[in-house]
Amino acid sequence: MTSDATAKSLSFNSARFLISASRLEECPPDHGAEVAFAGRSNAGKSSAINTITTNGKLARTSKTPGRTRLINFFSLNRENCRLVDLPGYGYAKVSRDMKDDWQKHLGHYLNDRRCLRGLVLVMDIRHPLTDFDQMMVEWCEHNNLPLMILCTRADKLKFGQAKTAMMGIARKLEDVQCLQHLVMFSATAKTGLDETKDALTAWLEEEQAIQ
Ligand SMILES: Nc1nc2c(ncn2[C@@H]2O[C@H](COP(=O)(O)OP(=O)(O)OP(=O)(O)O)[C@@H](O)[C@H]2O)c(=O)[nH]1
Ligand SMILES: [Mg+2]
Repeated sequence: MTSDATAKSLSFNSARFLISASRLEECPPDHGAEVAFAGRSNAGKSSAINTITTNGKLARTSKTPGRTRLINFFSLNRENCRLVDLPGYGYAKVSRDMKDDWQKHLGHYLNDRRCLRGLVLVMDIRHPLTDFDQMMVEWCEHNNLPLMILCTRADKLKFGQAKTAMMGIARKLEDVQCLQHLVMFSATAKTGLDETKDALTAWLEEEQAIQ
């Protein structure tokens, strides 16, 4: 571990909005370590980031799907450590051109971003593993990128139902090698928060240690 890494412990409360990018060239320099949050539109990506950072106003959330149209970067209290809120995929109510444009930029980010250390896939525990989710899982598997899945809105189910849903999801993913964490999550009830933060810290610090 570098002296810088030992000097300051990583704090998610320290997160600050850094920049919004609509294309790869606008992203911050590709140095350090980033973890990106992906998922279908309205899945709860921005809400998860706000809960993790204990800052309800950090990433904009909305009841209207498609709120996050840009790649939003948040800096942490460690140089070149960032959380990234990706635009939701599968949002139907935009023009075909705009949709193609997003998916192209999202694709560029995912394929080209060298500092990407892991992907957090956010999905509704009641509607898990959509075609898009499965595509993301396969993409991580193909690219050997560590994956964490947050099964969010667990507060919408009784605990027993949520447990059963988690077991079903785990069964479907049992052959996925890149899946490091499968977490029952709720942004409102803060379910799974500690496990999520521990996993993010490990991913972000691991890379700092290598540099
Ligand atoms: N009950 C409950 N509601 C949630 C939870 N997470 C998100 N929501 C709600 O779901 C809606 C969408 O959440 P967002 O965080 O904006 O979703 P997003 O994935 O960022 O959406 P886009 O930016 O449009 O892709 C908001 O009304 C949130 O308040 C959760 O864990 N529990
Ligand atoms: Mg959002």
